[in-house]
Amino acid sequence: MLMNKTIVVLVVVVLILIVGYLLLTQTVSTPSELETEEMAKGIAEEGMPVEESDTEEMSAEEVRVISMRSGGFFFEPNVFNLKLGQPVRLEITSQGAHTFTVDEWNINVALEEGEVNVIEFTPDRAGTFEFYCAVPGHRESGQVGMIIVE
Ligand SMILES: [Cu+2]
Repeated sequence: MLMNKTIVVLVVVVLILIVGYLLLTQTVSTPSELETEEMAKGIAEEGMPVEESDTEEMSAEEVRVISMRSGGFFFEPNVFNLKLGQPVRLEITSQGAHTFTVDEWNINVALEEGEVNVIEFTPDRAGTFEFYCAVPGHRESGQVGMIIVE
């Protein structure tokens, strides 16, 4: 009987030690490794698809960059074609104070001399739209142009 009890107690103690060891190793070392692995995976998984979808979006609706000049009294180029729904980035260098104005799109931007004036918009309607300089007298002097959206 005494031997049996001792064996049982020993077995219980060994079991407790084993369970304790397993618990310790799981709570201390394994989860932190797992967490860092999961975090690394999460970063990789979050990072990669976002980059992929970004490049997909970029190629799907790539921003069209158009360099323009404005001066007295002209725009260069003064006619250009745009694609419906494709974002546009106009970079206008200006000689003198002018504006880039499109009534239909509520664009009316003062162009500052000596700077690249950036105007971004996305044509949401097809058609032919006039742009002009809103400084008094300039439109009449020929500072106008056409945007054709198809
Ligand atoms: Cu002008």
